[in-house]
Amino acid sequence: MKSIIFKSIIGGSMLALFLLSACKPKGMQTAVQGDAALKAYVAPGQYDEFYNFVSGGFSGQMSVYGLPSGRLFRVIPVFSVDPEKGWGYSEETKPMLNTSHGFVPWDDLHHPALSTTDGIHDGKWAFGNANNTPRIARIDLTTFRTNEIIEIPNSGGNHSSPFITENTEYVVAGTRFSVPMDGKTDVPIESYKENFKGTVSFISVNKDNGRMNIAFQILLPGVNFDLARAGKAKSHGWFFFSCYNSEQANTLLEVNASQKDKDFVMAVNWKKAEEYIAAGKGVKKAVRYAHNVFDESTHTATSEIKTEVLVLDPKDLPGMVYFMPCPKSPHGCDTDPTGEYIVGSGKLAAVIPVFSFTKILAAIDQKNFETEYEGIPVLNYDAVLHGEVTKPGLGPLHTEFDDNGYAYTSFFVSSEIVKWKISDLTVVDRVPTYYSIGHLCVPGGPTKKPWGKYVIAYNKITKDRYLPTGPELAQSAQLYSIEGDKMKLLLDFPTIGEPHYAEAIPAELIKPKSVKIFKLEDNKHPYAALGEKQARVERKGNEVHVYMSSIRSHFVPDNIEGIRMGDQVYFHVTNLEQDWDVPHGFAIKGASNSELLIMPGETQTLLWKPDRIGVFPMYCTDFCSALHQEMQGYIRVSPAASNQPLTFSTGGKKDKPAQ
Ligand SMILES: [Cu+2]
Repeated sequence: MKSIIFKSIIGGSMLALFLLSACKPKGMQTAVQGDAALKAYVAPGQYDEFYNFVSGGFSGQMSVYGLPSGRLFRVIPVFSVDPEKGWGYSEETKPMLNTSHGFVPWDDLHHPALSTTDGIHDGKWAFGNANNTPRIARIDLTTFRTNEIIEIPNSGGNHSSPFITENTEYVVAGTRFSVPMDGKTDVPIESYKENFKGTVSFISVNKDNGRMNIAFQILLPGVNFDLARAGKAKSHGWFFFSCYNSEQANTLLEVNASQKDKDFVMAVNWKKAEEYIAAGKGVKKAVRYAHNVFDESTHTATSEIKTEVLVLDPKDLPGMVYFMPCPKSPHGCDTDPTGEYIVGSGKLAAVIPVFSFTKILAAIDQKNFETEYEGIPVLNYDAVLHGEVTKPGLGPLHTEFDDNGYAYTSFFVSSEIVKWKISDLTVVDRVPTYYSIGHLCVPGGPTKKPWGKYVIAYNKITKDRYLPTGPELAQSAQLYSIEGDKMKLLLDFPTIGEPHYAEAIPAELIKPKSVKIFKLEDNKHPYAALGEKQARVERKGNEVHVYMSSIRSHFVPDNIEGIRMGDQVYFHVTNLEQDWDVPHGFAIKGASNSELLIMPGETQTLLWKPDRIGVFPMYCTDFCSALHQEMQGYIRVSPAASNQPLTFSTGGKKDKPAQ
């Protein structure tokens, strides 16, 4: 009965959609078939099959959606402050956004990358890049929180990142903007060709705790690095980067970086780089960058400024770096699940070149070089080519793979996904996207084991798809089934910021490991109140430390007097709950930062500098019980010269003098 009602509702709405779309211009039809909604439907109480980690682009965050439903589960704060979670506002999280430029509360996150073991998603960590002030973040997938951020020196517009090797040995970060370095910073911009250099950075990842460290950088000609993929299986030990602006222009790149028919895909033998480092061939250079780590036992981040980085120069270290010509202004650079094929996607190219790793090794062996580029050998294009996909579409950007030998390439200009066969390079299917697709994602698509099932388009423009919301519309993702011979559109869903790129992973690889509470007995926060009896207020000069506890439905203490103008008041709030999904919030009237959001068993700190004399309410911001609204208190602020004693109390308890 239920399913009959459901089907008739779906049938009715489909009919309405077809009627509505009938008079729209070509290209705006929904193009879905009758069973599409059922295939994307996840019934209430049912779980989705995949987690989809989607970049928030210019929001600086990463968001987590369910697939196939498209339901938004979480926005993970990464590079931007987030008042919803107090990220970047609490004293414990502020150090996470520290950089060599100081506190930078925003960035532009483009590419999520999920950790792999033996080239297969392992569900441990997600990495994300900050384009603007170059940084790489690591998110722990047990807590869905950012646990580490490392700044990248000698870099600008950190676009070509984070891409990871087969066992997450390294995360790489390539610079989009080449920059002057080595202290030669104040140079004329028109001296680009002589003074500007590129770098790619290899960041090691500790396989047990995920801790990152910039292992080395490779010094490169002043081009723009765009994307990258690690080799895998037979090409493990190599990394491939796309680059444009081999013209080395510094103005009007839309014209001046489109002069040459071919730019490059760069192949880096990182095992060779490791050999050179072991042989002492790296040079330590003076730099400044921040390394920020969140400690889950103290619930607190620390930030350290580091001052040197190991640099390798391929001009002096042969056999480590090669260029391959790639038409034209390449964006995507993707390796197939076997590791044999490297797909370049020239956004101005009429073909998709597919390189063969076997042929690359042979060409290197035979020194089959066309030329060299600033001391780096350029391999002969025809010698390394597996072949070209001809007439694929307009504006190829990015390719991912399924588990049946097919590739899926996004086409920005012709707004479509094109499916082609890797072995014979024939196009077998194409579907329109609405509109202007950038990256796409197949669950497991960048790994050795694509999970297949869906391809998701991440689009830049949404006009005509949703109810209008003024001049700006939500950006959008679209879910297509790839289970049959023909791709089928199943669902549109709006996204946060720019859904630049995404990865998807089976829910079963993450869900069983999800943290539900932080155990109070493991709470090593120096200002924790691990029970109501430990709650207290202490003055140290003009600093007042409130050791506060919260549990449904009250704070201890909830009345505080004797705060004076000029005091800096630290509210260290410990959430005593040991129950899943019961955070408490904490906010004070007039506070110039944000709320706190404190997970069960956790301690977080709000710094408040009262700006006037009076009595100020504070309350819990996260609905926690029937008496949530009663979860409140008062703080009295007296003049600086007042001798009002510092006292605190809760309920009928008599005021205790503070220590
Ligand atoms: Cu509450």
